[in-house]
Amino acid sequence: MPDPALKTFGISGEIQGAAIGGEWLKTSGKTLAVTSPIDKRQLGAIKCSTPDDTNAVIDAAHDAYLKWRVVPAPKRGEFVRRVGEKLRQYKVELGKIVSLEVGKITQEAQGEVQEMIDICDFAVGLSRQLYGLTIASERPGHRMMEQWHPLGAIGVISAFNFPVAVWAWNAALAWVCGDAVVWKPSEKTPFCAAAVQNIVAEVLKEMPDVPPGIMGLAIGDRHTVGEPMTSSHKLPLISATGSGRMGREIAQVVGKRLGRSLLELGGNNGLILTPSADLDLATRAIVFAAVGTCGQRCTSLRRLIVHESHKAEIMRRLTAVYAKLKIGNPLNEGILVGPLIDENAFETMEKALAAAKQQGGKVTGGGRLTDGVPAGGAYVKPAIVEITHQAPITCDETFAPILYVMTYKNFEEAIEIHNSVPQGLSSAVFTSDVREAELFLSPAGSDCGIANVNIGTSGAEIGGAFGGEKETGGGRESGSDSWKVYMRRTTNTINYSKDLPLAQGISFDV
Ligand code: UN1
Repeated sequence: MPDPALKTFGISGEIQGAAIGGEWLKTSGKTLAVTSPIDKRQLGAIKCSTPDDTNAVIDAAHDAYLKWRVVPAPKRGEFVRRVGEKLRQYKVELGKIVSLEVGKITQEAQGEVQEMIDICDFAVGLSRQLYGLTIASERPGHRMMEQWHPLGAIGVISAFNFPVAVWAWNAALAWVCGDAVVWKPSEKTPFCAAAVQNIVAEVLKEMPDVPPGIMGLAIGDRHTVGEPMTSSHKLPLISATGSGRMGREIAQVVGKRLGRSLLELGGNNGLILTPSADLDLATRAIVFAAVGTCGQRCTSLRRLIVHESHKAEIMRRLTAVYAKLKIGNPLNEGILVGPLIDENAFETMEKALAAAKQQGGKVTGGGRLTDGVPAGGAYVKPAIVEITHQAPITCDETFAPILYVMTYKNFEEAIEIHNSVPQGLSSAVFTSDVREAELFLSPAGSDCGIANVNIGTSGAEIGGAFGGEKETGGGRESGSDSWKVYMRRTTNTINYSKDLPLAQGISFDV
Protein backbone atom coordinates (compact mmCIF):
# COMPACT_ATOMS: atom_id res chain seq x y z
CA MET A 1 0.00 0.00 0.00
CA PRO A 2 1.55 3.29 -1.03
CA ASP A 3 1.52 6.04 1.58
CA PRO A 4 -1.61 8.24 1.18
CA ALA A 5 0.62 11.26 0.54
CA LEU A 6 2.22 9.46 -2.41
CA LYS A 7 -1.22 8.52 -3.68
CA THR A 8 -2.20 12.21 -3.67
CA PHE A 9 0.31 12.71 -6.45
CA GLY A 10 -0.49 9.50 -8.30
CA ILE A 11 2.74 7.82 -7.24
CA SER A 12 2.49 4.10 -6.62
CA GLY A 13 4.63 1.09 -7.41
CA GLU A 14 7.23 1.67 -10.09
CA ILE A 15 7.12 5.01 -11.88
CA GLN A 16 8.94 6.37 -14.91
CA GLY A 17 12.12 8.35 -14.47
CA ALA A 18 11.65 11.21 -16.91
CA ALA A 19 8.91 13.70 -17.72
CA ILE A 20 8.18 16.66 -19.94
CA GLY A 21 5.45 18.66 -18.24
CA GLY A 22 2.58 16.27 -17.54
CA GLU A 23 3.85 13.61 -19.92
CA TRP A 24 5.91 10.78 -18.40
CA LEU A 25 8.32 9.17 -20.86
CA LYS A 26 8.60 5.38 -21.19
CA THR A 27 12.05 5.21 -19.64
CA SER A 28 14.13 2.07 -19.91
CA GLY A 29 17.04 2.66 -17.55
CA LYS A 30 17.91 0.64 -14.45
CA THR A 31 15.31 0.11 -11.75
CA LEU A 32 15.99 1.96 -8.55
CA ALA A 33 14.27 0.95 -5.31
CA VAL A 34 13.06 3.93 -3.32
CA THR A 35 13.32 3.42 0.43
CA SER A 36 12.61 5.58 3.44
CA PRO A 37 15.48 6.45 5.81
CA ILE A 38 12.92 6.32 8.63
CA ASP A 39 12.68 2.53 8.66
CA LYS A 40 14.13 1.24 5.35
CA ARG A 41 10.60 0.55 4.15
CA GLN A 42 10.40 0.39 0.37
CA LEU A 43 8.20 3.21 -0.89
CA GLY A 44 8.25 2.12 -4.52
CA ALA A 45 10.65 2.12 -7.45
CA ILE A 46 11.82 4.21 -10.38
CA LYS A 47 12.69 3.13 -13.90
CA CYS A 48 15.57 5.52 -14.42
CA SER A 49 16.16 7.86 -17.32
CA THR A 50 18.61 6.71 -20.01
CA PRO A 51 20.91 9.23 -21.74
CA ASP A 52 18.45 9.24 -24.67
CA ASP A 53 15.54 9.99 -22.35
CA THR A 54 17.54 12.76 -20.72
CA ASN A 55 18.37 14.25 -24.09
CA ALA A 56 14.70 14.14 -25.06
CA VAL A 57 13.88 16.18 -21.95
CA ILE A 58 16.69 18.64 -22.74
CA ASP A 59 15.51 19.02 -26.35
CA ALA A 60 11.94 19.63 -25.22
CA ALA A 61 13.16 22.21 -22.70
CA HIS A 62 15.15 24.01 -25.35
CA ASP A 63 12.17 24.09 -27.72
CA ALA A 64 9.93 25.31 -24.91
CA TYR A 65 12.39 28.07 -24.07
CA LEU A 66 12.18 29.38 -27.64
CA LYS A 67 8.46 29.97 -27.08
CA TRP A 68 8.60 30.96 -23.43
CA ARG A 69 11.25 33.65 -23.89
CA VAL A 70 8.83 35.87 -25.83
CA VAL A 71 5.96 35.56 -23.35
CA PRO A 72 5.85 38.84 -21.35
CA ALA A 73 7.59 38.39 -18.01
CA PRO A 74 4.52 39.30 -15.88
CA LYS A 75 2.59 36.56 -17.75
CA ARG A 76 5.38 34.15 -16.88
CA GLY A 77 4.92 35.40 -13.33
CA GLU A 78 1.26 34.36 -13.47
CA PHE A 79 2.37 30.78 -14.13
CA VAL A 80 4.70 30.89 -11.12
CA ARG A 81 1.94 32.47 -9.02
CA ARG A 82 -0.27 29.49 -9.75
CA VAL A 83 2.52 27.07 -8.92
CA GLY A 84 2.82 28.84 -5.56
CA GLU A 85 -0.95 28.47 -5.05
CA LYS A 86 -0.79 24.74 -5.76
CA LEU A 87 2.11 24.37 -3.35
CA ARG A 88 0.03 26.04 -0.65
CA GLN A 89 -2.73 23.55 -1.39
CA TYR A 90 -0.37 20.54 -1.18
CA LYS A 91 1.95 21.77 1.56
CA VAL A 92 1.09 19.02 4.03
CA GLU A 93 1.20 16.14 1.52
CA LEU A 94 4.41 17.28 -0.15
CA GLY A 95 5.96 17.85 3.27
CA LYS A 96 5.06 14.27 4.14
CA ILE A 97 6.94 12.97 1.10
CA VAL A 98 9.96 15.06 2.10
CA SER A 99 9.78 13.43 5.54
CA LEU A 100 9.40 9.95 4.04
CA GLU A 101 12.32 10.29 1.64
CA VAL A 102 14.73 12.45 3.67
CA GLY A 103 13.71 11.68 7.25
CA LYS A 104 13.01 15.33 8.09
CA ILE A 105 10.74 16.11 11.01
CA THR A 106 7.32 17.39 9.94
CA GLN A 107 8.07 20.97 10.99
CA GLU A 108 11.22 21.15 8.89
CA ALA A 109 9.68 19.31 5.94
CA GLN A 110 6.80 21.76 5.83
CA GLY A 111 9.25 24.60 6.31
CA GLU A 112 10.97 23.39 3.19
CA VAL A 113 7.71 23.52 1.21
CA GLN A 114 7.15 26.99 2.69
CA GLU A 115 10.50 28.03 1.16
CA MET A 116 9.11 26.94 -2.22
CA ILE A 117 5.99 29.03 -1.68
CA ASP A 118 8.04 32.02 -0.56
CA ILE A 119 10.35 31.91 -3.56
CA CYS A 120 7.32 31.68 -5.87
CA ASP A 121 5.95 34.87 -4.28
CA PHE A 122 9.33 36.52 -4.63
CA ALA A 123 9.55 35.50 -8.29
CA VAL A 124 6.05 36.76 -9.07
CA GLY A 125 7.03 40.23 -7.85
CA LEU A 126 10.31 39.96 -9.66
CA SER A 127 8.50 39.24 -12.93
CA ARG A 128 7.63 42.94 -13.01
CA GLN A 129 11.05 44.09 -11.86
CA LEU A 130 13.62 42.63 -14.24
CA TYR A 131 15.13 46.07 -14.47
CA GLY A 132 17.99 47.17 -16.68
CA LEU A 133 19.81 50.49 -16.44
CA THR A 134 19.77 53.48 -18.71
CA ILE A 135 23.25 54.83 -19.13
CA ALA A 136 24.40 58.34 -20.12
CA SER A 137 26.04 58.19 -23.53
CA GLU A 138 29.15 60.27 -24.20
CA ARG A 139 27.81 60.99 -27.70
CA PRO A 140 25.18 63.62 -28.56
CA GLY A 141 21.84 62.26 -29.72
CA HIS A 142 22.60 58.81 -28.33
CA ARG A 143 21.08 56.76 -25.62
CA MET A 144 22.46 53.70 -23.88
CA MET A 145 20.61 51.06 -21.94
CA GLU A 146 20.87 47.50 -20.89
CA GLN A 147 18.26 44.81 -21.18
CA TRP A 148 18.01 41.44 -19.50
CA HIS A 149 16.93 38.63 -21.79
CA PRO A 150 16.16 34.97 -21.10
CA LEU A 151 19.22 32.75 -21.18
CA GLY A 152 17.97 29.35 -22.32
CA ALA A 153 17.05 26.07 -20.70
CA ILE A 154 18.64 25.68 -17.27
CA GLY A 155 19.92 22.47 -15.72
CA VAL A 156 19.25 22.07 -12.01
CA ILE A 157 21.07 19.35 -10.08
CA SER A 158 19.83 19.12 -6.52
CA ALA A 159 20.89 17.24 -3.40
CA PHE A 160 18.91 14.92 -1.12
CA ASN A 161 18.88 17.21 1.91
CA PHE A 162 16.73 19.95 0.39
CA PRO A 163 14.98 17.85 -2.25
CA VAL A 164 12.37 20.42 -3.29
CA ALA A 165 13.27 23.91 -1.98
CA VAL A 166 16.55 24.26 -3.85
CA TRP A 167 14.88 23.22 -7.10
CA ALA A 168 12.21 25.87 -6.44
CA TRP A 169 14.81 28.60 -5.80
CA ASN A 170 16.11 27.90 -9.28
CA ALA A 171 12.92 27.08 -11.15
CA ALA A 172 10.80 29.99 -9.89
CA LEU A 173 13.48 32.50 -10.87
CA ALA A 174 14.37 30.76 -14.13
CA TRP A 175 10.74 30.67 -15.24
CA VAL A 176 10.04 34.36 -14.66
CA CYS A 177 13.34 35.08 -16.39
CA GLY A 178 12.01 33.24 -19.47
CA ASP A 179 14.05 30.06 -19.13
CA ALA A 180 12.99 26.42 -19.15
CA VAL A 181 14.20 24.01 -16.47
CA VAL A 182 15.58 20.47 -16.62
CA TRP A 183 15.85 18.91 -13.17
CA LYS A 184 18.09 16.11 -11.99
CA PRO A 185 17.05 15.40 -8.40
CA SER A 186 19.09 13.26 -6.04
CA GLU A 187 18.54 9.54 -6.63
CA LYS A 188 17.72 9.40 -2.91
CA THR A 189 14.65 11.63 -3.33
CA PRO A 190 12.97 10.77 -6.65
CA PHE A 191 9.42 10.78 -5.32
CA CYS A 192 9.74 14.33 -4.00
CA ALA A 193 10.65 15.32 -7.54
CA ALA A 194 7.88 13.25 -9.11
CA ALA A 195 5.34 14.86 -6.78
CA VAL A 196 6.55 18.35 -7.70
CA GLN A 197 6.44 17.41 -11.39
CA ASN A 198 2.81 16.37 -11.02
CA ILE A 199 1.94 19.52 -9.06
CA VAL A 200 3.40 21.72 -11.81
CA ALA A 201 1.67 19.55 -14.43
CA GLU A 202 -1.68 20.54 -12.89
CA VAL A 203 -0.84 24.20 -13.49
CA LEU A 204 0.28 23.42 -17.03
CA LYS A 205 -3.10 21.81 -17.63
CA GLU A 206 -4.83 24.97 -16.44
CA MET A 207 -2.63 27.11 -18.69
CA PRO A 208 -2.52 25.35 -22.07
CA ASP A 209 -0.59 28.20 -23.67
CA VAL A 210 2.45 27.55 -21.49
CA PRO A 211 4.88 25.18 -23.25
CA PRO A 212 5.02 22.04 -21.05
CA GLY A 213 8.71 21.55 -21.81
CA ILE A 214 9.63 24.33 -19.38
CA MET A 215 9.20 21.68 -16.64
CA GLY A 216 11.57 18.84 -17.40
CA LEU A 217 12.61 16.03 -15.09
CA ALA A 218 15.17 13.27 -15.51
CA ILE A 219 15.95 10.87 -12.68
CA GLY A 220 19.06 8.73 -12.75
CA ASP A 221 22.75 8.72 -11.98
CA ARG A 222 25.54 10.98 -13.14
CA HIS A 223 26.19 8.88 -16.23
CA THR A 224 22.67 8.65 -17.58
CA VAL A 225 21.42 12.08 -16.47
CA GLY A 226 24.22 14.23 -15.03
CA GLU A 227 26.68 13.96 -17.89
CA PRO A 228 24.18 14.49 -20.72
CA MET A 229 23.09 17.63 -18.88
CA THR A 230 26.48 19.10 -18.00
CA SER A 231 27.83 18.53 -21.52
CA SER A 232 24.78 19.87 -23.38
CA HIS A 233 25.07 23.18 -25.23
CA LYS A 234 21.32 23.43 -24.89
CA LEU A 235 21.76 24.07 -21.16
CA PRO A 236 23.75 27.33 -20.95
CA LEU A 237 23.56 27.32 -17.14
CA ILE A 238 24.01 24.39 -14.79
CA SER A 239 22.99 25.13 -11.22
CA ALA A 240 24.27 22.40 -8.92
CA THR A 241 24.10 21.72 -5.21
CA GLY A 242 26.20 18.97 -3.69
CA SER A 243 29.68 17.92 -2.63
CA GLY A 244 32.93 19.66 -3.50
CA ARG A 245 33.97 16.63 -5.56
CA MET A 246 30.80 16.85 -7.62
CA GLY A 247 31.15 20.60 -8.04
CA ARG A 248 34.71 20.33 -9.31
CA GLU A 249 33.67 17.79 -11.93
CA ILE A 250 30.71 19.84 -13.07
CA ALA A 251 32.73 23.06 -13.22
CA GLN A 252 35.26 21.36 -15.47
CA VAL A 253 32.77 19.88 -17.89
CA VAL A 254 30.68 23.06 -18.08
CA GLY A 255 33.81 25.24 -18.20
CA LYS A 256 35.17 23.25 -21.11
CA ARG A 257 32.21 24.31 -23.22
CA LEU A 258 32.35 27.83 -21.69
CA GLY A 259 28.92 27.43 -20.14
CA ARG A 260 27.89 29.00 -16.85
CA SER A 261 27.80 27.10 -13.63
CA LEU A 262 26.20 28.14 -10.37
CA LEU A 263 27.67 26.03 -7.61
CA GLU A 264 26.44 25.63 -4.06
CA LEU A 265 28.79 23.13 -2.49
CA GLY A 266 29.86 22.20 1.00
CA GLY A 267 29.82 24.40 4.06
CA ASN A 268 31.82 24.12 7.27
CA ASN A 269 29.98 26.73 9.17
CA GLY A 270 31.33 28.39 12.28
CA LEU A 271 29.80 30.42 15.10
CA ILE A 272 31.88 32.68 17.32
CA LEU A 273 30.58 32.90 20.87
CA THR A 274 31.97 36.03 22.52
CA PRO A 275 32.10 37.05 26.20
CA SER A 276 29.14 39.43 25.78
CA ALA A 277 26.89 36.86 24.03
CA ASP A 278 23.36 36.26 25.26
CA LEU A 279 23.85 32.63 26.24
CA ASP A 280 20.16 31.76 26.30
CA LEU A 281 19.72 32.83 22.69
CA ALA A 282 23.03 31.33 21.67
CA THR A 283 22.25 27.93 23.17
CA ARG A 284 19.00 27.65 21.24
CA ALA A 285 20.60 28.84 18.03
CA ILE A 286 23.54 26.46 18.37
CA VAL A 287 21.35 23.43 19.03
CA PHE A 288 18.98 24.12 16.12
CA ALA A 289 21.88 24.71 13.73
CA ALA A 290 23.97 21.76 14.92
CA VAL A 291 21.35 19.01 15.26
CA GLY A 292 18.44 20.26 13.12
CA THR A 293 17.90 18.09 10.02
CA CYS A 294 20.27 15.68 11.83
CA GLY A 295 23.21 17.92 10.86
CA GLN A 296 22.49 17.44 7.16
CA ARG A 297 22.09 21.02 6.00
CA CYS A 298 24.75 22.80 3.99
CA THR A 299 24.27 25.51 6.61
CA SER A 300 24.49 23.20 9.65
CA LEU A 301 26.72 24.47 12.43
CA ARG A 302 29.91 22.42 12.53
CA ARG A 303 32.35 24.59 14.48
CA LEU A 304 31.70 26.49 17.70
CA ILE A 305 34.51 28.95 18.36
CA VAL A 306 33.98 29.96 21.95
CA HIS A 307 35.80 32.50 24.12
CA GLU A 308 37.67 30.52 26.74
CA SER A 309 35.74 32.27 29.54
CA HIS A 310 32.46 30.72 28.27
CA LYS A 311 33.69 27.25 27.39
CA ALA A 312 32.66 25.48 30.60
CA GLU A 313 29.27 27.17 30.76
CA ILE A 314 28.31 26.55 27.12
CA MET A 315 29.43 22.91 27.39
CA ARG A 316 27.27 22.53 30.49
CA ARG A 317 24.27 24.00 28.69
CA LEU A 318 24.76 22.10 25.45
CA THR A 319 25.29 18.72 27.08
CA ALA A 320 22.16 19.30 29.17
CA VAL A 321 20.04 20.07 26.08
CA TYR A 322 21.60 17.24 24.04
CA ALA A 323 20.81 14.76 26.81
CA LYS A 324 17.09 15.40 26.49
CA LEU A 325 16.82 15.85 22.72
CA LYS A 326 13.89 13.91 21.31
CA ILE A 327 15.33 11.70 18.59
CA GLY A 328 13.24 9.21 16.64
CA ASN A 329 10.55 8.79 14.03
CA PRO A 330 10.42 12.20 12.36
CA LEU A 331 6.71 11.81 11.65
CA ASN A 332 5.91 11.70 15.36
CA GLU A 333 4.87 14.84 17.16
CA GLY A 334 7.55 16.37 19.38
CA ILE A 335 10.51 14.63 17.73
CA LEU A 336 13.30 17.11 16.94
CA VAL A 337 15.89 14.89 15.26
CA GLY A 338 15.20 12.18 12.69
CA PRO A 339 17.59 9.67 11.12
CA LEU A 340 20.62 10.15 8.90
CA ILE A 341 19.88 9.57 5.24
CA ASP A 342 21.50 6.11 5.09
CA GLU A 343 24.09 3.71 6.48
CA ASN A 344 26.86 5.36 4.44
CA ALA A 345 26.17 8.59 6.27
CA PHE A 346 26.37 6.69 9.55
CA GLU A 347 29.74 5.16 8.60
CA THR A 348 31.04 8.59 7.59
CA MET A 349 30.00 10.00 10.96
CA GLU A 350 31.69 7.12 12.80
CA LYS A 351 34.90 7.64 10.82
CA ALA A 352 34.94 11.38 11.51
CA LEU A 353 34.48 10.77 15.25
CA ALA A 354 37.27 8.16 15.25
CA ALA A 355 39.56 10.62 13.45
CA ALA A 356 38.61 13.38 15.88
CA LYS A 357 39.52 11.15 18.84
CA GLN A 358 42.76 10.22 17.20
CA GLN A 359 43.52 13.92 16.70
CA GLY A 360 43.07 14.65 20.40
CA GLY A 361 39.34 15.39 20.47
CA LYS A 362 37.16 14.61 23.48
CA VAL A 363 33.86 13.21 22.21
CA THR A 364 30.56 13.47 24.07
CA GLY A 365 27.65 11.59 22.48
CA GLY A 366 27.81 10.01 19.05
CA GLY A 367 27.10 6.42 18.14
CA ARG A 368 24.00 4.57 17.04
CA LEU A 369 20.70 4.96 18.82
CA THR A 370 18.50 1.87 18.83
CA ASP A 371 16.08 2.43 21.72
CA GLY A 372 12.74 4.02 20.96
CA VAL A 373 13.44 4.48 17.26
CA PRO A 374 12.08 2.61 14.23
CA ALA A 375 14.17 -0.40 13.23
CA GLY A 376 16.16 -0.07 10.01
CA GLY A 377 16.88 3.67 10.16
CA ALA A 378 20.31 5.18 10.91
CA TYR A 379 19.49 7.03 14.13
CA VAL A 380 22.41 8.60 15.96
CA LYS A 381 23.20 10.50 19.12
CA PRO A 382 24.46 13.95 18.10
CA ALA A 383 28.08 14.47 19.11
CA ILE A 384 29.99 17.34 20.65
CA VAL A 385 33.75 17.21 20.21
CA GLU A 386 36.10 19.42 22.23
CA ILE A 387 39.10 19.82 19.98
CA THR A 388 41.71 22.32 18.80
CA HIS A 389 41.14 24.14 15.56
CA GLN A 390 44.44 22.76 14.26
CA ALA A 391 42.96 19.24 14.07
CA PRO A 392 42.63 18.43 10.34
CA ILE A 393 39.22 16.79 10.80
CA THR A 394 37.71 20.20 11.60
CA CYS A 395 38.39 21.23 8.00
CA ASP A 396 36.07 18.51 6.66
CA GLU A 397 32.35 18.85 6.17
CA THR A 398 30.80 15.68 7.62
CA PHE A 399 27.09 15.55 6.85
CA ALA A 400 26.05 14.50 10.35
CA PRO A 401 25.36 16.08 13.75
CA ILE A 402 28.94 16.61 14.91
CA LEU A 403 29.79 19.91 16.59
CA TYR A 404 33.47 20.72 17.08
CA VAL A 405 34.03 23.07 20.01
CA MET A 406 37.25 25.08 20.08
CA THR A 407 38.36 28.05 22.15
CA TYR A 408 39.91 31.46 21.47
CA LYS A 409 41.44 34.26 23.53
CA ASN A 410 40.96 37.44 21.47
CA PHE A 411 38.44 38.32 18.78
CA GLU A 412 40.92 38.71 15.90
CA GLU A 413 42.16 35.20 16.64
CA ALA A 414 38.56 33.95 16.60
CA ILE A 415 38.05 35.40 13.11
CA GLU A 416 41.29 33.84 11.96
CA ILE A 417 40.23 30.42 13.25
CA HIS A 418 36.82 30.95 11.71
CA ASN A 419 38.24 31.67 8.26
CA SER A 420 40.89 28.95 8.34
CA VAL A 421 38.77 26.23 6.65
CA PRO A 422 38.49 25.66 2.88
CA GLN A 423 34.72 26.24 2.75
CA GLY A 424 32.88 29.57 3.06
CA LEU A 425 29.11 29.22 3.17
CA SER A 426 27.52 30.45 6.41
CA SER A 427 28.79 32.01 9.63
CA ALA A 428 27.60 33.70 12.79
CA VAL A 429 28.75 35.72 15.76
CA PHE A 430 26.94 36.01 19.06
CA THR A 431 27.87 39.29 20.68
CA SER A 432 26.36 42.34 22.32
CA ASP A 433 29.43 44.39 21.43
CA VAL A 434 28.76 46.49 18.34
CA ARG A 435 32.46 46.65 17.49
CA GLU A 436 32.76 42.87 17.36
CA ALA A 437 29.55 42.56 15.34
CA GLU A 438 30.65 45.13 12.78
CA LEU A 439 34.18 43.74 12.53
CA PHE A 440 32.72 40.29 11.87
CA LEU A 441 30.63 41.70 9.00
CA SER A 442 33.45 43.88 7.63
CA PRO A 443 35.96 43.04 4.88
CA ALA A 444 38.33 41.87 7.62
CA GLY A 445 35.65 39.64 9.16
CA SER A 446 33.88 36.45 8.08
CA ASP A 447 34.88 35.28 4.61
CA CYS A 448 31.54 33.51 4.01
CA GLY A 449 28.64 34.25 1.68
CA ILE A 450 26.35 34.43 4.70
CA ALA A 451 27.38 36.21 7.90
CA ASN A 452 24.90 36.60 10.75
CA VAL A 453 24.77 38.39 14.10
CA ASN A 454 22.92 36.78 17.01
CA ILE A 455 21.31 34.24 14.65
CA GLY A 456 22.54 30.73 13.91
CA THR A 457 24.14 29.61 10.66
CA SER A 458 21.18 27.70 9.24
CA GLY A 459 17.64 28.58 8.29
CA ALA A 460 18.27 31.46 5.89
CA GLU A 461 15.28 33.30 4.43
CA ILE A 462 14.73 33.17 0.67
CA GLY A 463 14.93 36.96 0.24
CA GLY A 464 18.71 37.05 0.50
CA ALA A 465 21.21 35.67 -1.98
CA PHE A 466 22.18 32.15 -0.86
CA GLY A 467 25.62 30.67 -1.42
CA GLY A 468 29.23 30.97 -0.42
CA GLU A 469 32.85 31.47 -1.27
CA LYS A 470 36.03 29.40 -1.57
CA GLU A 471 35.27 25.69 -1.95
CA THR A 472 31.56 26.41 -1.53
CA GLY A 473 31.72 27.34 -5.18
CA GLY A 474 30.84 31.06 -5.38
CA GLY A 475 27.26 30.67 -6.66
CA ARG A 476 24.30 32.67 -5.43
CA GLU A 477 20.73 31.41 -5.63
CA SER A 478 17.34 32.55 -4.36
CA GLY A 479 16.79 36.21 -3.41
CA SER A 480 18.39 39.62 -3.93
CA ASP A 481 19.73 39.95 -7.49
CA SER A 482 20.56 36.25 -7.95
CA TRP A 483 18.10 36.27 -10.87
CA LYS A 484 20.74 37.91 -13.05
CA VAL A 485 22.62 34.65 -13.52
CA TYR A 486 19.51 33.18 -15.19
CA MET A 487 19.51 35.91 -17.85
CA ARG A 488 21.83 37.37 -20.43
CA ARG A 489 22.54 41.07 -20.43
CA THR A 490 22.61 43.08 -23.63
CA THR A 491 24.06 46.57 -23.80
CA ASN A 492 22.28 48.72 -26.38
CA THR A 493 23.39 52.04 -27.86
CA ILE A 494 20.79 53.89 -29.90
CA ASN A 495 21.64 56.79 -32.20
CA TYR A 496 18.73 59.19 -32.76
CA SER A 497 20.90 61.96 -34.29
CA LYS A 498 21.76 62.62 -37.92
CA ASP A 499 25.48 62.17 -37.30
CA LEU A 500 27.68 59.24 -36.62
CA PRO A 501 30.10 60.37 -33.90
CA LEU A 502 32.46 57.63 -32.75
CA ALA A 503 33.13 56.89 -29.13
CA GLN A 504 36.42 57.94 -27.58
CA GLY A 505 36.37 60.97 -29.95
CA ILE A 506 37.89 58.93 -32.76
CA SER A 507 37.69 60.49 -36.18
CA PHE A 508 37.53 58.04 -39.07
CA ASP A 509 36.47 59.91 -42.18
CA VAL A 510 35.66 57.78 -45.20
C1 UN1 B 1 21.04 23.50 1.89
O1 UN1 B 1 21.32 22.90 2.93
O2 UN1 B 1 21.53 23.17 0.79
O3 UN1 B 1 19.48 28.15 5.13
C2 UN1 B 1 20.04 24.60 1.83
C3 UN1 B 1 19.00 27.02 5.28
C4 UN1 B 1 17.93 26.58 4.33
C5 UN1 B 1 18.50 26.10 3.05
C6 UN1 B 1 19.63 25.13 3.17
N1 UN1 B 1 17.05 27.70 4.08
O4 UN1 B 1 19.37 26.26 6.17
